[in-house]
Amino acid sequence: MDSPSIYGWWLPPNLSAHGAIIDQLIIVMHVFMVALFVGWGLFFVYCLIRFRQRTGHKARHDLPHSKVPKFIEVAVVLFEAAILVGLSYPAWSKLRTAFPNKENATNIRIVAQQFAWNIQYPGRDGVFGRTDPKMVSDSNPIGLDLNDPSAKDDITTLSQLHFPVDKPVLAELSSKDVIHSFFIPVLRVKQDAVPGMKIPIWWEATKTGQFEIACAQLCGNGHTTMRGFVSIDTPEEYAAWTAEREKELTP
Ligand SMILES: [Cu+2]
Repeated sequence: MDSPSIYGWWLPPNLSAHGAIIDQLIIVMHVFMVALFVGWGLFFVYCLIRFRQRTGHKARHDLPHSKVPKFIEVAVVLFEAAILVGLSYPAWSKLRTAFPNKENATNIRIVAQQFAWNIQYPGRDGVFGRTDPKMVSDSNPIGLDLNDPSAKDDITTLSQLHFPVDKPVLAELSSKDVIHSFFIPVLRVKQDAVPGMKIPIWWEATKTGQFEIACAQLCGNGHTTMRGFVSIDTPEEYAAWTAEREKELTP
């Protein structure tokens, strides 16, 4: 799939195992809001005409209140509560509490900066190397401590995110400078990256392809250029890509 052509007037294609509940929530909320907007708009126009000023017409304040608006208000509140309890909470709990097991997931660290995404993989030992802000330089943007044995096999990339399809990805998101927002539309993943915080996120892709990461939080002059590249690989492609990156590591 070529990325520019997949974004039409409706939601982008959903390639995420959890995307259906997000899409359902978005659609229900929008249909509900349109219904409210049109309904109250029509009621407003009705009132403007029905109670307009006319000669010989006097305002009366002694009529009993109609029960209809009260009934609509209660119905709206109940419907909102139903969306919250029936759709929002289950989606939120799935995404924020039901994290995949570390052992069964592709583990990644993502460090945002103005205006790029630094990606770190733990390498063959499965352990992320130590990072130290004092070691940050142009050639070492995340400050990886190469004296740490577990850092030697770590793969780091600039804005190139690879992971295999049909396997959960567990990512730890942080930022070096200001607040950014990590956004992969086709995966229905969006999370702020906040300096000083390590925020876990996860997803599972259901199809392969090349897509983009966008920054969804205005973060400075280069915000619009803060894009990254996502490659959802077959397990074989991912193994081949990892092997290529391992060759580039300094022995
Ligand atoms: Cu940004």
